[in-house]
Amino acid sequence: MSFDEMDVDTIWMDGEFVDWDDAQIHVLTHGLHYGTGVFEGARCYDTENGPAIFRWEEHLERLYHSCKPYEMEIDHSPEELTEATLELIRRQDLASCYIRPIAFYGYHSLGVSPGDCPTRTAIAVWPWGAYLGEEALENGIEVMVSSWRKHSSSQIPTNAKTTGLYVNSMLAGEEARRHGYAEAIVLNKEGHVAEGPGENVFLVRDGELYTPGLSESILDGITRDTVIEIARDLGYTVNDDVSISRGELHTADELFFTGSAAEVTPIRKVDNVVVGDGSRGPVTEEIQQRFFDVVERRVDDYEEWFTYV
Ligand code: PPE
Repeated sequence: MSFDEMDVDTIWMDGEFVDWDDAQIHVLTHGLHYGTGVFEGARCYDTENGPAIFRWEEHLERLYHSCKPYEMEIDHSPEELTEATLELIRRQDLASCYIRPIAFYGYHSLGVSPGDCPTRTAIAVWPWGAYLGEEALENGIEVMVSSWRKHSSSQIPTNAKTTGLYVNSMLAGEEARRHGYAEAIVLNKEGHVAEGPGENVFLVRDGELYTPGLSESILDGITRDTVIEIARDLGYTVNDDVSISRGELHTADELFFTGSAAEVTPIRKVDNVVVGDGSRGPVTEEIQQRFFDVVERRVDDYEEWFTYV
């Protein structure tokens, strides 16, 4: 759905609430030329106790951490960004939405060195349904292993959510879609499974869960962390520090993606090879159900994960 069709009108930019159409930047903005921005993606859910942002504190912390390798300083405190976000949701009367904070080197001079370019900061919120489609959550998606490899963490910090990183995600995702798949899985430089273009990946084998370790050049996903915790609380063994080979994707009992946008999305085929019985598997279904029960607060646990609007 395009922004034009959405009922949203306000963006927070550098300390002010501005009209949606006025949230503009100069074409010689450093971040546009060199990908020098960091961002977040979080969701506010319509919970039993009213709208609440899921794991906002962790998203904010990751935003500030992402700045570090780039020596970028956000001129606003975490409290100010929180207040701005809550106010955006209230003003636009949204029960649930996606939240996109971004900070980037702005307009002053060009050349790779950001020099005196100011750090600009903005937050937008908008309604965003199921990332890969409602049907995907139920029936799963078909993915292909991309011919593009992911940046190694020795080439670009993969644990920082940097705008520039996402050209690799775009290449992989569009390659997959050109071939008729919904999404890609990207291998790292060593040839191990890393993650999706905008998702972490989990594998189920003999009733246990496996997901690539943090040293596999992946983003330290907050949904990944959530799934690890809720799966362990359900009694599952979760192996979260492993290397996974491409072949293991094909022989897995079940596979699924996690992400703030993607939530918990089953994968039913990889490279045209049927995974398990080719539908959402029982473990995936249980974890997905639990995930939605948790984020919509149909269970009492995990209160500390919510920031109420
Ligand atoms: N890996 C990558 C590369 C990634 O971009 C995301 C989130 C994840 C893993 C999962 O992380 P987390 O959201 O903390 O569980 N991708 C964001 C951007 C998606 C987009 O299309 O834009 C997101 O899910 O918000």
